[in-house]
Amino acid sequence: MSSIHRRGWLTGAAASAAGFMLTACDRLTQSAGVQAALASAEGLTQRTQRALIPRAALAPEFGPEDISPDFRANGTRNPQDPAYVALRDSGFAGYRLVVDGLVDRPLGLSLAELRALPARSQITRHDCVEGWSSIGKWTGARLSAVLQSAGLKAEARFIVFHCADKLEPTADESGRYYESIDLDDAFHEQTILAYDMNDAPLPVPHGAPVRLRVERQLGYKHAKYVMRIEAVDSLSGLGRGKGGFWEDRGYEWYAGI
Ligand SMILES: Nc1nc2c(c(=O)[nH]1)N[C@H]1C(S)=C(S)[C@@H](COP(=O)(O)O)O[C@H]1N2
Ligand SMILES: [Mo]
Repeated sequence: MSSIHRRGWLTGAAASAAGFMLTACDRLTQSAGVQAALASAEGLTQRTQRALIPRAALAPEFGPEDISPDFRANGTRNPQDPAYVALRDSGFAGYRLVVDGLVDRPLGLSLAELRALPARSQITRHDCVEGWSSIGKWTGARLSAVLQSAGLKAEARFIVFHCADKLEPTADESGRYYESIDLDDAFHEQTILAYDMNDAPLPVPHGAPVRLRVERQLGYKHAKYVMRIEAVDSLSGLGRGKGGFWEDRGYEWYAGI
């Protein structure tokens, strides 16, 4: 994409996000969770980045010629969890994306319903902390559209993504993959629930049938195999309380790039 085109886009995105950001930021800075985060070193990084780069700024986008011929798959590549295996064997016909928690209207969206929502396509670079990057094209429903149809309650501060896979094979739920983002990222222009990769249905190794793309964040925030989206006011009741599978194991919650 030309830099002129990009600049025009950025301005539009910044303008449309500005109204939302004012109220969202006020709500965010008042929340207990964010206060705690700001007190930590991680919060310092987040504040520094927020001061330097507006949260609504777009991640770089690339051209079709930049798409990686062999995009790496990482973490879970083929979930063995029985409920997922059954869904996959039926071609995901029975898949319902549950949207619940602090919302006015809990949803159970079929893939057809998800595909009918306002969508976005983007060619972006995925950066994994393990030291590799790949470029891919993603198409999906805008998370903002999903959240707007469910109606977020005023107390909602974070959006949690519950996944179909256990990355750690535990007998209880503690090994299940999950992730969470704040409302700035949830309503970001490029934050989508991707159902297509490189113009074809999302393959199983990359998170079929639906995975999160949150382009201003590192790879582990991009939850694959998303089964349920939950709006919460605090992350403390989930997993070990750090807001994600890898965060519970020492990674930073705010993985902005
Ligand atoms: N459900 C689930 N989501 C996940 C993971 C996982 O193991 N399970 N791994 C994460 C990591 S570390 C990365 S780098 C990306 C990898 O996405 P990819 O397989 O499409 O490259 O997914 C992220 N999301
Ligand atoms: Mo990663």
